[in-house]
Formats: sequence, C-alpha cells, structure tokens
Amino acid sequence: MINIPSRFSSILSTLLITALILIASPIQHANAATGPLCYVRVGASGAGDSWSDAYPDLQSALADNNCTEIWVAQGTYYPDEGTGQTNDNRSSTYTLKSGVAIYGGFDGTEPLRTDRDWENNTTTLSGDIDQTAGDSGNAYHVIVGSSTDSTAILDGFTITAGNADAPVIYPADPNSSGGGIYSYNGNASLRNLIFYTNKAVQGGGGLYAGAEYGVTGYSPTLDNVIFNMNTSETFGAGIYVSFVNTPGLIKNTTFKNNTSDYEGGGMFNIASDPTLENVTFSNNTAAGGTGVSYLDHRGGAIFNDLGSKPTITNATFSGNSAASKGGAIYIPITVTNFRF
Ligand SMILES: [Ca+2]
Ligand SMILES: [Ca+2]
Repeated sequence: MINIPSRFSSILSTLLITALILIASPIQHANAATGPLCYVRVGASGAGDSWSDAYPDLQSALADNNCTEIWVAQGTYYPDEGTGQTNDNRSSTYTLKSGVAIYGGFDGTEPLRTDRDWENNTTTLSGDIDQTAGDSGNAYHVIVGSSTDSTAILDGFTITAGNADAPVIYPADPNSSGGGIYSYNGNASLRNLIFYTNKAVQGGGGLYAGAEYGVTGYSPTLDNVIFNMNTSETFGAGIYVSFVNTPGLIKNTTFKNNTSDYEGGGMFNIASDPTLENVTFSNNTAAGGTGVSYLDHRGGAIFNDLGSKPTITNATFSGNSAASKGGAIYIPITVTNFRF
C-alpha cells in the first residue's frame, strides 16, 4: 500500500527546503554584467557589457557589484529609474561608492575612455524625477557622496534639478542641504562636472560637504567644476563646507550666478579650511532673504564663519554682490595672486 501521507510529507519537505534556500539567497540582478567595465546608454535594454548591450539606466549599473567602472552615454538620467528604485520617490539618489568610478560624456560608441568629449556629449543626472515643471516633486539630492574614499569618482556630468527643501529643524534634516550632491564624511573625487540650478533650503544648493565635528580626514576634492545658477534660501548656494578641517582641494573651479538669500552666494565655510586654486567667482549674490533677524546679507562670493581659514591661490572675483557686507569675501583669509 502506498503511504500517501509520507509521500506528501516528503514533497512538502522538499518544497520547504527549496523555499528556504530561495529566501536565504541574496537577490541577484537578473542580468548581471561581466564587469568590471559596464556601459549605460539611454534607450538601451541590455545588461551592461558593451555599448550595444548597455544598461538603460545608471542605477542598474550601480546596483551591479560587478561594475566598478561605469561609462555613461549622453542623455538624461533620473535616480528614481532602474534596479531597486520607486518611481517619483523624492529620496531617490545616486549613491557614490568607494571603488566605483562613474564617467559620463560619451557619445555611446567610444572604445577608449580617452575618446570621450564630456563637454559636447552632455550627460545629465537630473533630480527632476517627476519630469514635470516645478521642483516640489524633485529629488532631495541628485547624488549622495557620504562615507566614501577618493576611489569614489564622478567625472563628466551635468548635475541639475536637485531640490533639498525639507523643513528647517534642529538638528538639521539632511534633506534640507545639498540639492546637487550631499556629502557627509565623504572623500569622493568630483571632476569635470557642472552643477546647474540645484536648490537647498539650508547649506549647499549645489554641494554640501560636511564632516563630523572634531573628526579630521574628510573632504571631497573638486577639479574642473562649474557651479552655475544654484540657489540656497540661507547659505552657500554653490558650496556649503561644514566642519571640514582637512583641507580639501578645490581647483580649476568656477562659481557663477549662484544666489543665497543670506550669506555666501558662491561658497560658505563654517569651521572649515578648504584650499582653492585657480578659481573664479563671478556674479554671485548674497541678498534677497527677509524676516530672519539674526541673519545678514554677507559674502557675495565667499562667507567664512567660526574661524574658517580657506587658502586661495590664483583667484578672480568679479561682479559679486552682497546686500550688506563683503561683496566678494566676508572675513579676512589667506589670499594670494588674486584679482578683484
Ligand atoms: Ca519618475
Ligand atoms: Ca519637477
């Protein structure tokens, strides 16, 4: 006689074990790339192994641990699209990772990285995730670069439409700072970038670079970067640097047309000592805000607070303005070889 209960029991055990194995297995991307070089191109539908087999979005490449160098073709990419993302989630962001280099600016055919022309093949990382006019539905940060070392590389992109507009509370909500890039205890290498029309309620419409109080060794580095038309409702429309006492080098960088409602149109330093080389500050503004009694309109180009001592070499300042004090720079700093 067939022992049916026993057979069912055996089948059930097998099913249960199979289910447990499936649950215990890490989630694998269905189409993991071979790596380490992976490709991303708008309109593609592949698995990242070549320009013709590219991932269609940057998040899928970032989610693929086989991808440690990612090439991105011209076009516009949104952080709420791709592996692991929820459409129109304002917390969507591209998270930089140590050991992963992301290069934009390809036309989508190049065999070599040196073939790319990032300025002509505009590759945009956009916080306009709802893809409708107005920024109330945009991502808080287009990119987060926190807790990285210098092997986290972002190179060859336009970063736009981030809107860090969370309400001002204490302690500060990170979602009120760093519309373009938010970096806390981060050392990412940021090169060949344009920050354009990003916004923050607090520090850093374009870039927030903060470190833990009293902790040294953290600062992103910038080379060949443009901050254009970023805004802050308070401080540091271009960059807000907070408690970064390890001099992070900012070189070959232009701050233009950035506007803070109160202080530091181009840059705001608080207890920080950044090093700037070959920089231009033009037409940045600290003006416009009203009704906050303890704030003034100071430092059109740069505002320094809490003993900040930036070192600036080869700088050009033109057309910067502040409604009250320090059209160019507020508070004395070490400046050599500059033109006002
Ligand atoms: Ca969307
Ligand atoms: Ca929008």
